Amino acid sequence: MTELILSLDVLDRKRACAIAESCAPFIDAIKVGYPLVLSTGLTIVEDLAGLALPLIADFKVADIPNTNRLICEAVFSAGFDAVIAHGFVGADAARTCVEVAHNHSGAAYIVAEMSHPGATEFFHDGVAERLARLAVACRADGIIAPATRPERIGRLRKIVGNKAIYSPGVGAQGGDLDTVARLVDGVIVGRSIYEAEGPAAEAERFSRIRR
Ligand code: 3DU
Repeated sequence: MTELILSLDVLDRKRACAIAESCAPFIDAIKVGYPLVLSTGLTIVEDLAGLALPLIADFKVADIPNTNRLICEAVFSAGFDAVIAHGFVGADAARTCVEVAHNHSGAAYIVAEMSHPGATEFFHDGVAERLARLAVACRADGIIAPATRPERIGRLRKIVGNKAIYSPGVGAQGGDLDTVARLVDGVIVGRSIYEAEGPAAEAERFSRIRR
């Protein structure tokens, strides 16, 4: 079974909540990032809490260890269940995110490779592999890997073993749902669901990967 994670990059609180509520039966978690939190504030977490779905803070945390700690403390105090952090800042900084997450019984995922075309500029030539190894060394719960490059997911899987791989880039960015679903633990989908005429119907269609 592969999880379906809704990326709720919607700027309006009411619309975000309505979409989340209608999609809830078909998804396993909701990913919230800067677009929504900067629009509504952290109180959006309280609005979504009633759905009883894990909430993932996609803040791609990338600072010095102390600042990472302060950010992650705020994330988990707000009610999030997981955080996404960058690994290129080094093991000490990434490990801080993992430790704060685990202290709150939460999870932390490290970005190994991003999905957009420009990601190849810096994430290739062995960098993603190093970031995946760093995620393992830091005891992260998993990595983020690109649905737009399934062959890369295969290589990163060899490094992280049975740690979770969550993968954005399906649909709007060109990744193929069924190809990627076979390789990862969770597929992250945003625009293909929330911009659809019927987000719930689209989420239900995507939810075939959960069977
Ligand atoms: O392309 P979509 O609309 O399905 O949204 C994908 C989401 O995942 C979006 O929030 C984006 O910021 C995030 N993401 C990536 O797309 C690629 C990454 O490597 C990491 C996060």
